[in-house]
Amino acid sequence: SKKAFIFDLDGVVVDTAKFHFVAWQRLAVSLGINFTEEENEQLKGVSRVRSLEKILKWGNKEIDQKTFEEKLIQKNEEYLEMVETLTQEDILPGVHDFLLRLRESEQPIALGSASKNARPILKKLGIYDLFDAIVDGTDVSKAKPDPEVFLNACQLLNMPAKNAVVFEDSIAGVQAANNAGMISIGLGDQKNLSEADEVFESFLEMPTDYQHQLLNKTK
Ligand code: G16
Ligand code: MG
Repeated sequence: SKKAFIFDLDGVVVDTAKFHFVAWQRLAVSLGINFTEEENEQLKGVSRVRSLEKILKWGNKEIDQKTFEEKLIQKNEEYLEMVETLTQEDILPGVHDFLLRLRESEQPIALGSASKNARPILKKLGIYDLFDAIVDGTDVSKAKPDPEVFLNACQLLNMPAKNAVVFEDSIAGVQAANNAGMISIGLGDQKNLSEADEVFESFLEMPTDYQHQLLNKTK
């Protein structure tokens, strides 16, 4: 049977999460705010604007609208500089093979990302054409944990939500998949992603028979 396979980008397909962390940390330091890795965890899957709002709240800091916008532009420029260094080698372990296997068995594949930089990143990685549909931060208005991004992806693939499998590295993203009534598979740390239906450290740890089972599984 057919499933909709929906991939998050940052932290699932490619480790740009580390670039976001560096760029946010620089921004926080420039505002005299202490920014921890635990806090960064809560920014995964969260939009750019919302992320800065959270950092300011944690740092108990207020800035005017103009500074807010300037900081975001600067953050994104620094982020994009790091993105420039990406090559196909930066695709996370096991992802490329898994995508190729899905294509071979003609399974519909989508990207569901909060990032406004998703399309250029996929092109840079040379895997843009493996996706049948792309929904990113330029397409949606409601951020994860709202299910909008994944529901839109399903709609584009012409598949019902209950037949969708979502791969996510973020808490907000796992919640978005659950809120959409989709199977949620966490990639990363079990203790962060305990709300997911299943968690694997990476695609390499996902057993082949589990991949086959996925094709017949519904939530
Ligand atoms: C990603 C990251 C977030 C980032 C957001 C917006 O989402 O996880 O940390 O803040 O996109 O990215 P940008 O600044 O490029 O628009 P996802 O959903 O791909 O994990
Ligand atoms: Mg992510």
